[in-house]
Amino acid sequence: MFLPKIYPITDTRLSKLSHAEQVEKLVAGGADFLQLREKHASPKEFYAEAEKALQIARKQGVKIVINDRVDIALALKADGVHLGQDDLPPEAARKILGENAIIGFSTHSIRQAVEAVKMPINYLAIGPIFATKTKENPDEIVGLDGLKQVREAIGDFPLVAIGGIDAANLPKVFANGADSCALISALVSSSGKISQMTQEFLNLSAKR
Ligand code: 3NM
Repeated sequence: MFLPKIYPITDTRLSKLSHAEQVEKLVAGGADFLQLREKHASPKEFYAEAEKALQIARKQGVKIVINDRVDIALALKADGVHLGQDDLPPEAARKILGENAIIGFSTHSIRQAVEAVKMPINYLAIGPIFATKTKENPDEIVGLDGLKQVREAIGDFPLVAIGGIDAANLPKVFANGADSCALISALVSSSGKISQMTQEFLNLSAKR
């Protein structure tokens, strides 16, 4: 399984830090696979920021996936891309980025998850598992039961759970079938504590 148990995602508004600053702190806390997510900056700004973040990550042997932007992932030779239901289809991203790119795909229902495993992707994400304030217009909550049903429907396909995951509910998320938990607010909402929180979540997940 190439997926780490803890999959941090950056957020400049919540953290009040640049992507590069967040990556530095997340990596210091032990993260080795993360996603840069930018919903507000211009492509030009995101490109420049992602370039700096990738430089830091490469020095440390850490993998970085770019949210939504296949063009930025290609231009910067990032490790891959994470796509939503309304982004470029995974088939097209695979043609552009090649066989070795990591392609992740967001799903929000059992039906979407079952469709996703037929696509040329390396993992799928299901969410939101719980209520979240981090995503604008989130889909309907999937819940732990929904997560379990997705796991049953997709067999051993790599599965990331996302949305409202915290230290209290993390054990249940793993118990209901997630290979990995993607976290935003739980890790980056307190800028001074990002490394410490990352370490704590890695310790917590190692017990699962
Ligand atoms: N995608 P937090 S939920 C980015 O349902 C994102 O696909 C979701 O942030 C989905 O860990 C979500 O702070 C937000 O809840 C995750």
